Amino acid sequence: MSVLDAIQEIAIDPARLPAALAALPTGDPCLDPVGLRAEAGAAMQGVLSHSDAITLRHFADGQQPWLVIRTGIDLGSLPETPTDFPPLRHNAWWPLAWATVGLMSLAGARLVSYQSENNGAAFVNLVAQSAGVAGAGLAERSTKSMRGHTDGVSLPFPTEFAAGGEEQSPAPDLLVLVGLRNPSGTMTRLAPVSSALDRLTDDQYQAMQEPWFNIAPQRTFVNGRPRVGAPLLSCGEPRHGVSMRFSHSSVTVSDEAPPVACEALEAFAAALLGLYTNVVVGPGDICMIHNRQVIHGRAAPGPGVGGVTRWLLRTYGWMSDTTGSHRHGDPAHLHL
Ligand SMILES: O=C(O)CCC(=O)C(=O)O
Ligand SMILES: [Fe+2]
Repeated sequence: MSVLDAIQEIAIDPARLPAALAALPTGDPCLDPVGLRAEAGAAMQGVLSHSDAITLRHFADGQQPWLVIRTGIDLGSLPETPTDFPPLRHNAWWPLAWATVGLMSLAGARLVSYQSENNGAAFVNLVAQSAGVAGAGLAERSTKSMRGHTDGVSLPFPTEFAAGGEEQSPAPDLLVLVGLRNPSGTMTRLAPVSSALDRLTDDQYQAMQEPWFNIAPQRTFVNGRPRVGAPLLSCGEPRHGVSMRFSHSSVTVSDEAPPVACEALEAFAAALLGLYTNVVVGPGDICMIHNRQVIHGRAAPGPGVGGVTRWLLRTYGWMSDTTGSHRHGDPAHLHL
């Protein structure tokens, strides 16, 4: 089955929702999302039909690169869209966040955040930022389109972390986008890595696995270190045949690399352009993405800050076999 034939969307039956909502945890989901994930998962089990559960299992097994779950959860009491990353202490978004924790758990994943990004907040707001808080440059970027990338691009693959000597924990296995508001239907753009790699010659494919690339850290990470002389592609990670880190803006070819490295990077970037699927993450939608199997970007959200402008939540997940650096005493989801 090709990825394009796979079912990439499920819609929750509204009749099944009230019982699940009543069983979800009720506190702030940023406090202990890992400790309460089994409870949240049990609550969400009841909303999935038999075929939905199979679809989720296929996603968990890596047979589908992403999955959109339209929950239909009511967001009627949302406050105005915030203008920065830190989560609002307001319970209007908490049920949908707990539903996210629960569905991630049913997919074999637990929520993870990084100390050096947004102070380790379990959920952050993807919103247009106000120039006063973020600075003019970042504020402008937040209203613009984003070219394709994987999140946490300079962080190690799980196998690199397991080999030792890494300061930072592995990149997210899952990227999860949760829709609170999206009045203009701004599209998130998703392209399967495997389809883009199919367009490479054997030599280019091999070049992607060689230590010929430099990777600048994602801007949201404080004191992020570049990864120098590293491969972009790993074929040795659990579950998936291929695992990629990529960003149009952050990956460059190192000076020592042979010409085929440059050709590989150009061929991969060119292939992506024809492979994007547009997904609108609308209110109540949870979009789970295998971060290293999918290149994601977005169309421009457009001008406007606060009010009822676009508001997504973002969180990350690790599948159960991924481990990172955890400091004694920190919440279970928080890693270095
Ligand atoms: O806004 C979106 O749809 C995705 C944003 C994104 O990829 C990011 O902030 O890294
Ligand atoms: Fe991203």
